[in-house]
Amino acid sequence: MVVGLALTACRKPAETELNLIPAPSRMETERGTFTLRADTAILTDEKSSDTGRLLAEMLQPATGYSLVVEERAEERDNSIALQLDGSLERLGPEGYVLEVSRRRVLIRALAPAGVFYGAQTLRQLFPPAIYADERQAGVSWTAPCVRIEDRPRFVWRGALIDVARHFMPRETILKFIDLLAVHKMNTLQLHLTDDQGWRIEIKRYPKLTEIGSMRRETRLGHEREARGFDGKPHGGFYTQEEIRQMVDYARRRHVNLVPEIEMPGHAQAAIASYPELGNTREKLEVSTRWGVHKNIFNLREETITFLQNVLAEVIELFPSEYIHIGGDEVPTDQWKASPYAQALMRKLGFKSEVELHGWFIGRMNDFLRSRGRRLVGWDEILEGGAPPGAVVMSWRGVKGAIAAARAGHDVVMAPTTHTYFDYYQSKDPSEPLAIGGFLPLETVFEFDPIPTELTPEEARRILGAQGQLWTEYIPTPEHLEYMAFPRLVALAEVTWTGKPGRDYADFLRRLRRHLERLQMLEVRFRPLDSE
Ligand code: TNX
Repeated sequence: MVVGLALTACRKPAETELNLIPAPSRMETERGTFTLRADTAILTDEKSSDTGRLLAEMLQPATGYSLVVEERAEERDNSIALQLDGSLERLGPEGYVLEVSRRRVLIRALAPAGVFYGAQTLRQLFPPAIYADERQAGVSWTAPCVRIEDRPRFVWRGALIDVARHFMPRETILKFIDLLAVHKMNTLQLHLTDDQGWRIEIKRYPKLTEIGSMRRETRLGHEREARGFDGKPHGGFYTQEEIRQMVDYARRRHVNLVPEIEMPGHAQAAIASYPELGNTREKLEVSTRWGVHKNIFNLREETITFLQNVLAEVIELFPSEYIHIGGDEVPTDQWKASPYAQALMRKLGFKSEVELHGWFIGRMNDFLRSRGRRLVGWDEILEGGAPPGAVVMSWRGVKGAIAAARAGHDVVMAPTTHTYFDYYQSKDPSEPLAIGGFLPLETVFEFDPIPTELTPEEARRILGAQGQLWTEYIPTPEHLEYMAFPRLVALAEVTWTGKPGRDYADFLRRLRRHLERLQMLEVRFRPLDSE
C-alpha cells in the first residue's frame, strides 16, 4: 500500500487523467506537483491585475485562503504569476501558455483574455473541490506539473438564454456567466423580447415593461395538447441598472453579452404595450401561448423611429459590437392586409412582402452601423437580401450558413440539429416535457461548425457556434441547468478544441470527472445515461 502510494506520487500523470475540459491544444505532463498554500502569492503585471484579483476571489471560498495579489513584484517561488507576453502572437488574443512546476505557476498570454483562460485551466488542475463555495477541510490543493499551450478554434463560443418566454432572475444569469467562463465560452446572447414578454427597461417607453413584462397566464403542458392555462400571472424584467451590473460581471469574465431585441416578428408584447406599433386595431394582450404569432410591427416611419430609439438605449447599455435584432419567423399576413404596407411596397418597387422584410432589416442595419455596431439576425434575414456587414445566425440547418458565407457574411452556427438545447436529451419517457426534437450529448459532441461544402476561404466566415436555451418549456433556473448541462460542455469542447482527434469515449471519461466540478458548482445537470 505504502509502495503503491509512493509510485503514484512519482509517476507522470497521463494527459487524459488531468480531465481538462475543453481539452487544450497541446500539453506535456511532468513529474511532481505544485501546492497552493495560504501564503502563495499571485503576481501580476498591470494589465493582468484584474484577472489576478478575480483568480484570488475564485480560489478563496473552497481553500479559505485570501491570497495576496501583488502588481509588478519580483518573481519568486510559491507564486502564481500572470503576465502579458507580446511574443505569443501565434496563440492569438485568447490563447495562453500555462506552466506548472513544483515551485511555481506561470501563465503567459498575448492579451488579458488569454491570461483569464490560463487561470481557468489552472483551476481545473486542482481537485474538483476547488469549485466549492464553502471551505473544504482536509483537501490538499495540489496541481500536477504540466506545460500547456492552448488556443481556441473559434472566436464565438456561445449560448443563448431566452428570458422572454420564462424570465430568469439576475442571479441565474450571473451563475450562468460563471459557468460559461469555466468552460472558456465567451458569448451569452440574451433573448430579451418576444410575444410573451418584454424584459428590459427602456426609459423612453416605460409601458414596454409596465405592460409588456407581464402576461396574464401561461399554457399548461405542450401547446399542441391545448390543455388550458395555469391562471397565474408571469413576468419580470431587468432594470437598466441591473443590466449594467450583468454586463460588468460578464466583462470581468471575458463573456460578451449580446442583446437580442426581436423585430419585426415576435413582437406581441411590444404591440400590447404600444398598440400604434401594430398593423391592426385589435386590442392585444401579452401572449399566453407558444408558437409563431401573426402580430408583427407595422412599417410606419414612427415605428422605425420607435425601434431605433429602443436600440439606442440598448447600445448604451451593452458594449457588444454585435446587436441581435431577431428577424426570424415573420408571417407577413398583416403586411399583405395593410394598405400602408402595400402602398410602401409599391412605392419601393417591391414585388413581395419578403422584400419589405429585407428593407426593414436594412433600416436597422443602417442605424446600427451609424453607431459603430454590427447587426446580427437569424437566417431569415437572407431572404430579403441581408445587408452588407450583417452577421447571420444559421438555425434552420446549415443551408443559410453556406449561402451567407458565400455571400461574404460572417456566420454563427446555431442549427437545430446540433445546438437546440430545448430539445429532448434522451428517449427516456421520464424526461421532463420539452418542445420536441432529439439532441443527445453525443450529437452535440460530433458537431463540426464548419459545413463541409465550404472552401477554406469561405470557412473563415464561420465565427463559431452557439447553444440555444429557448424557454417555452423551461420554466425554472433548475430546469435551465438540466437542459444546458452537460450538453453545453460538449459544445465548449467543439468550439474551443475543435477538430483534431475528437474521441467521444475520451470526452466521456473526462466528463465524468468534470461532473464532480459541476457538482461542486451546484449545477443541476442531467446525469449521464450509464449512471
Ligand atoms: C424557433 S430559433 C424560434 C424560437 C423558438 C424555438 C423553439 C428561432 C430563431 N425562432 O422562437 O423558441 O424555435 O425551439
